[in-house]
Amino acid sequence: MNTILITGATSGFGKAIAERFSAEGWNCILTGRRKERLEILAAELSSKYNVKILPLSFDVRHREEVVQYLSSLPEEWQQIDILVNNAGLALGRENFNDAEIDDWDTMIDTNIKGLLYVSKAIIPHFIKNKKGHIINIGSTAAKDIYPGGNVYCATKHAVDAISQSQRIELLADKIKVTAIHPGAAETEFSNVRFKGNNAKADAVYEGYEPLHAEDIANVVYYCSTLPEHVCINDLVMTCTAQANSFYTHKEE
Ligand code: NDP
Ligand code: 8X3
Repeated sequence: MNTILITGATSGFGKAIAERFSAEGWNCILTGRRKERLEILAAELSSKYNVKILPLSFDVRHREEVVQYLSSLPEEWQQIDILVNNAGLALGRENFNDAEIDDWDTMIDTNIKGLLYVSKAIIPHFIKNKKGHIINIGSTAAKDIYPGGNVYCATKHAVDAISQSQRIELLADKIKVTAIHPGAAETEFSNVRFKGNNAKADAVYEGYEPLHAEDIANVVYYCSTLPEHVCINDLVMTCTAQANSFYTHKEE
């Protein structure tokens, strides 16, 4: 049976990816800070799809926690086939001068350092198993910079750069590295970004049909199930109404 590790599985893309892979019979290691949500999801998926789910509740920003949870995985969970580095967030959409430095720290610590810590803990298993696939969730913000996107865009550009370097440096170990860069998708992302201002969050998705978390899950599944000699390296996906970070066609 195959095993996938998904960070940020309590909501949005991570949760949908967990559902998609469980439905296909994959065992899942699911992570996130919200322990109760994680445990409810684990119980639901294991009973619905008859797969094993290991919920691990920790904060990817805390290096010691990442090491504690991922470096001492039970033997039966050490054969991981795929790591999805998905946990991440945006905080605020103010111009550089008005943005909160604490928000910058949180985004850098989560989106960049968290991804690095988790990768560093899992890659040795891939090297030992002579097989593995890292899927990093970037963003269209990894490709363009938009006003008010400053540090969020910088963190996603970093995800793009890290994905490229992982791909080069893990080539000899036969480890696939795929970066998936979605455009606007309606999840809890904007509720988090606008700090609970749900009207502002909802307005982001008015006038067009954005991506749904399941769309990203389907693409992750597609990239994961290609023949061994095929790797999607870099994939930008948006809803049909969106061209890039700047152009979205909204109906009145
Ligand atoms: P959600 O807010 O719905 O989900 C984010 C997930 O990340 C949650 O499960 C959350 O879990 C987890 N997470 C956040 N911070 C931490 C942390 N410090 N430690 C552990 N887990 C954490 O957003 P999305 O599903 O939309 O976002 C998933 C990824 O996709 C992010 O990297 C985001 O930047 C990216 N993305 C989102 C797009 C969108 O428009 N929605 C578009 C392009 C990329 P918990 O709070 O329980 O810890
Ligand atoms: C999330 C999409 O457009 O808010 O990464 O940057 S966007």
